[in-house]
Order: sequence, then C-alpha cells, then structure tokens
Amino acid sequence: MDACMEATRLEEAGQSHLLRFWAELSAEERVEMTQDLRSMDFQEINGFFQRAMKESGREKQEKVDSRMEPVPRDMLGSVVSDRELLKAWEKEGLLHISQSKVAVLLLAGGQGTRLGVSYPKGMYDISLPSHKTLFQIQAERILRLQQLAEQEHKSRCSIPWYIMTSGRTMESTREFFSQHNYFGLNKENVVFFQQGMLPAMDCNGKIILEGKGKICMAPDGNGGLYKALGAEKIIDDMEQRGIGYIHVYCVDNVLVKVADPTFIGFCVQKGADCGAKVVEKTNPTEPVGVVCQVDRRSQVVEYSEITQATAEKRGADGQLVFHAGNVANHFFTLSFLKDVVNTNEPQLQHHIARKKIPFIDEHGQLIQPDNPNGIKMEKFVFDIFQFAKKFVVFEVLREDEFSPLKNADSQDGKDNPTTARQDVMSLYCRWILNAGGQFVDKSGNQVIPSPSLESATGETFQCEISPLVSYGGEGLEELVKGRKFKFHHPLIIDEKGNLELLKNGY
Ligand code: UD2
Repeated sequence: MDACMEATRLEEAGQSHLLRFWAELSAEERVEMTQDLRSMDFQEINGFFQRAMKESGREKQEKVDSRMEPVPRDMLGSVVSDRELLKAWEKEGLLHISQSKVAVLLLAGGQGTRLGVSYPKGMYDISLPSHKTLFQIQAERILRLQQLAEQEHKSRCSIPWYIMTSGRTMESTREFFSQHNYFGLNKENVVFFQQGMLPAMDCNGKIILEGKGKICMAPDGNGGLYKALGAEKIIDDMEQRGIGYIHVYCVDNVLVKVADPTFIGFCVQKGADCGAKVVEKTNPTEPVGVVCQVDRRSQVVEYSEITQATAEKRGADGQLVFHAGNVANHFFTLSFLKDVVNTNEPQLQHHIARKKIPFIDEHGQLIQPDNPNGIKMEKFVFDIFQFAKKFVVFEVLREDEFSPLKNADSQDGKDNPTTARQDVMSLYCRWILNAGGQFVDKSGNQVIPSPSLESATGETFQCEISPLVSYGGEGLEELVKGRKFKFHHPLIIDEKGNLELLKNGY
C-alpha cells in the first residue's frame, strides 16, 4: 500500500487521523486527497485554530462589551440630518464614476445555507413580475448609473464589477453570467475571483472528514477578501484601470444602491479611506453587526458575538445605545486596500462559527449531528476598519436601502423572499408617488398601496420599475406625473420605459 506523501506533515501537525481510511481509498480518491492535503499548511491552520479559540468565548466578549462606545457624532453622516448636502455628495460621486475611478466589489462567496438553495444567492429570483435575479437587478443598476454619469459629464465611463466567489459558487456564477451575456455589461468589466477555503475542525482542533477521502472545507469568510485580492492580483487590475474608490457590498440586499454616488461622494468629501453604511437598529436581536468603537478604535461587533445585555442597552431617549446596524456595505480607497492586503491582513483574527457539521466517524459512517459539533473559521470583511486613517459612517433609511434575503419563506417570517419582494415593490411605489403618480382603488378613490391595504382588499399589489429606467427614483415624472393607476393591476415600467398599465391605467 503506497503511503500518503503528506503523512509526515500530518503526523507533525497532529492531523494524521485524516489518513485513517487511506487503505480503503481507490487510486483516484488517493490522488484527489493528496492534492487537497498538499495545498494545506497544517501548522498555519492549527495556529489559526488556537488563536481563534483564544479570542472567542463569552468572557472575552464581555470584556470587549465593557469597552464598547457608540460611533462619535463627528464620524457620522446621515441621509436625514444632512439632507441639504446630499445633492453635493451625489454630484461628487457621479464625477468620480464618470472618470471611471469607481469600482464595485460584490461579496458572493457565501454558501446561502439559511436560504436553503444549492446555487449562489445572486441567482435567486424573488418572484418580481420580471423574475429578474439579484445578479440581474444589480447589473442593471450598474448600467443605469454608468448612463447617469455619462449624461451628467458627457463622457463614456465604466464601473468595473469585481465578484468574489468561493469554491462552491465560482463555476455556477461564471456560467450564469455568460449565459445571460453579462446582462448587457461589457464582459471585460466583470472580473470573477475566488476566495480561499479553510477546513472545518472539531472542538479539539482536529480537521473534519466529510468523506473517507474528503476533507470538509468551507469559504474562509468574507474577510477572506483581502488575501484573495492579493493572491488573485485584483489590486493590480484595479490599479491598471485607474480605480481610486471601491464600493464593497453584500449580494443578498435586494435594495442595495450599487456604487451609490451619494455614499461615495460623502466618503470622498470627508477625506475618508474607509466608510460603512448603517441603518438604525431597532430590534436588539436583529442579525446585524453594530458599528462602534472599542478603545477608541472603530469596529463592528457582530450579532453572533455581542452579548444580549449590550445589544439591549438603551439610552435615556429609549433608542438602542448601539443602533448603528452594519449592512455589509463599505467604501474603501484603493490605497487603503493596498495597505490592508500588503501589511495588515495577517493581523485579522478568524472568528469562530459553531456549526452542525456532517462527519465521518471512526467506523467510516457519515454522521449527521443534531447539535453543533465543530467550527468553521472565518475572517470578517469589516475587521479592517481599525486600520483606517479616517473612518466614516453613513446612516441611510432602511426602507430605501436595506432588505436582506437570508431565510427561506418557510422560516422566521423576515429577511426572506416575501419580505424582499414587498420591500422592493414598496420602494418602487414610493418612487411613483414622489414622481407625481397616484394609485386608486376600484371606485377611483386615491389609496397608498401597502401590505395592510392588500390584506384589507384581498388584492395583490405589484409594481416594478426596471433599474435600466431608474436607479434611485429619478427620470419617472414624464412617465407617471398626473396619472392614476389602479393599485390592483400590476404597474410595470420595463426597459423601454413602457407602461404596461397603459392598457388598464387611466
Ligand atoms: C452580514 C454581516 C452582518 C450584517 C448582515 C446584513 C459580515 C461578517 N456580517 O452577516 O454584520 O451586515 O450581513 O445582512 O459581513 N460571504 C462571502 N464569503 C464568505 C462568507 C460570506 O463572500 O466566506 C458574503 C456572502 O455571500 C454575503 C456577505 O458576505 O454576500 C454576507 O455574508 P452572510 O450573509 O453570511 O453574512 P451575515 O448575514 O451573517
């Protein structure tokens, strides 16, 4: 029986149990397993495990909690209290976009387990009338924004779209974009790259087998971005394109304003190298991190790590003390990202996610555990805030900018396809009303569509505006001003600006 070439390294790292079934493996299973083992630095992985376990734990978090402070006011901007500045910030952002200095970076390497689909979340159809997927909606927002910047500055421009995938999402994501001809984007401006993977481990630091010859691997967290930016030469690509500013965002926020010029302009005018969008957190148990300071350093305390007492803390005004809810929506300058990739990345701690991980037991049986039996180690994208020279926070309205698609419809009642669809349609409805359109019921009385009106009348409200027609509610007046629309008929404004409802509108 030929021994595994990696046996010595495994022995030295205390991971030789991985070869327990070597004798039973076929020749090709042995080749595959040797390739996997060869790509892993077991000493480094053991080190990650030890550091992560030391950093985690309730008592550790309680110490952090006692040093947490809300974001200082001078760091904060807001679409509400800074209303009179928004136009200037938007102008600034559009200027940089028109000069092709802004790129977007999509975090799409997650496994979407909670949603319960086996394909990448960006391919999910939330059942809008158009049945556009998240990827298509985001692609069309980029196209429309390029168009707005070109109209404003009379120059052609491009917003390169970098898409981080993981081993599990790479192929199907590439394939999906190619099949859809990049949704009208120039394929040279859509760059896919892969993040790293790490083995799942049990609580004693032993790497878990998911098959007799198969190690259980998982993406290394959205903070794996920084290692990948270096390894996949993405920073070089951004430099060659003359990119100065990068908008990093989460695939599953159906309302995301991709490359939001107002956010970009705010960060640039504040001279920030790092920025985070937040929404007001009102529910202490909402699964979002909170942006705060610990020992005067900016950071996010993730929902899986904050203590309940701290999450529930309220000020005299009744508002949560830690109400700056992180929405995985960040701004970085390229020079800041370069420093992170070249210098700070190794300082990023892995966070421990305790999971139920199917494993092969000593008898070679695949066991589906009922309780968490292992851990996945992940780096978090926001852990670089601490390295920023100037960090700013931009508070936006939840109803306009944040509706995460996390769960299947069957679970939880929130952050699911139904709430995502409702939130998108409510946004479009507000755009119609702001542009001078009206909705009426069957008797012609003016109404404001809402889920409660739907349940009161038993009618379903459907309203969809193609992102190619409007990025943020602009450009709709000539289509809808002074018109009355039956709220119980679908109002669809498609790419050509057609009003499908003309047939049954007024
Ligand atoms: C994320 C935020 C949380 C809050 C919430 C809002 C982090 C670490 N936490 O929590 O503070 O903003 O979103 O919805 O950002 N991803 C990768 N590679 C990975 C893991 C995740 O690309 O290895 C991507 C994933 O595809 C998604 C984003 O990162 O686009 C957020 O991942 P998640 O949905 O697992 O994060 P969640 O909801 O736990």
